[in-house]
Amino acid sequence: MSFGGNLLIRRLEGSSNASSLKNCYRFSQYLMGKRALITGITGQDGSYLAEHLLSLGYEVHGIVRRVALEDPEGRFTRILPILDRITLHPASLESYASVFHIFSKIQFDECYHLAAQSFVAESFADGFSTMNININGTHFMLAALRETQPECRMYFAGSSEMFGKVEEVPQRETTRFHPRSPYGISKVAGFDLTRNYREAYGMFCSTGILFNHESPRRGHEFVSRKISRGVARIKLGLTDELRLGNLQASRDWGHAADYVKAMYLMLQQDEPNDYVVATGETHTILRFCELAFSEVGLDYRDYVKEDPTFYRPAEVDVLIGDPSRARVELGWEQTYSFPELVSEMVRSDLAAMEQRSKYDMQVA
Ligand code: NAP
Ligand code: F7E
Repeated sequence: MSFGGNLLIRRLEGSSNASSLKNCYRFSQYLMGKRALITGITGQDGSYLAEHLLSLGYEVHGIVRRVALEDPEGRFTRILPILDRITLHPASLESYASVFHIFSKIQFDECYHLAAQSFVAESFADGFSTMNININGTHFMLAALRETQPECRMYFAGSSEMFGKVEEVPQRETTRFHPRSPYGISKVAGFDLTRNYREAYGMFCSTGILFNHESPRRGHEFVSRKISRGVARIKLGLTDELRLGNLQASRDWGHAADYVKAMYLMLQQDEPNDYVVATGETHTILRFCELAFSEVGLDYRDYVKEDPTFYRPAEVDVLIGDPSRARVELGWEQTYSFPELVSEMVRSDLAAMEQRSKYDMQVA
């Protein structure tokens, strides 16, 4: 059915009459069930969320950068299996006009705003572009929604990085923010913007304060994936060391497939609110290494080297969340344990690399 919807949308996009287009969308929406827009659909969370919403019968749309459309094999790796079931719109988070253009054409029930410069270390290297994308991008989304369809529900991807130098353990929705990076600061601004649109204009806007969540789809630069790929490379004899930064930092790590379900649940409530999503457990980077290496029968002490090159100018030492509100009000539960998460990531990277080396040997 959503494929039919996509065909309809493509046909209507040629039309110049915006209001008849909007009415047609409303009619197709009535026939087809809910329609959602995801920014950041090519990222880790966006891909899992798109799959989850499709499984619930949603018509799923995504915003992507125009350059990504020119390189689908390279830029759409996480959404390749669902490409024929979603509709993608080129837009830039740096341009209000491009975001407004989409909202003025298509009516959505729910909007999940996930796009961001999400790598904390990069935010120290280029704080200006992180602020620009993360703060202005969020403001553009909120302003365009208010202007065109204030009844559309919006989710904002907040982060445990907002707690930074933590003022309370564990961190909950009422814990004061003390961000420690340009990224954390940009997320606090996004959180305040989201709450302000809720309070000032009565819009249904909720923020998920999500603690670290990983998966085999995690970006390579994040420590969990750097470790799982490093372990696979060492196991296959491609390298003999893994250089990491602060090994004593501690994170509350969950699985992305579990966390996107909390995003969805937040937008199904009677009232908008903000929710911490976490496991309530914290583990050091060293413990992640220990489990990851032992998954393939190796001892991390033989391979891991601490390298100050990867230290950050200001570190968030320990994060541990209290997800009680999400559990009670949303009925949200995690399904993956920490050892299961680590094991899945290592096994996935090892299998992919083994397959690639077999292919290379056949080609050679
Ligand atoms: P991710 O894998 O890094 O994905 C980020 C997405 O944002 C990608 O689709 C990327 O598109 C898009 N994007 C980045 N800059 C953009 C720009 N200038 N214009 C348009 N799109 C842009 O991040 P994630 O792990 O899925 O996280 C999703 C959201 O949750 C982010 O806002 C992140 O800050 C937040 N968050 C993540 C975690 C976590 O542990 N994963 C925890 C708390 C909060 P391209 O593919 O074109 O680069
Ligand atoms: O670092 C330490 C590093 O880059 C985790 C993003 O999704 O979660 C993520 O941010 C910890 C830090 O994630 C290396 O110093 C040690 O203490 O995997 P990370 P992050 O900074 O926690 C939050 C919730 C978000 O919202 C963000 O978008 O690991 N660490 N050695 C290292 N980190 C990296 N990247 N590389 C290392 O070699």
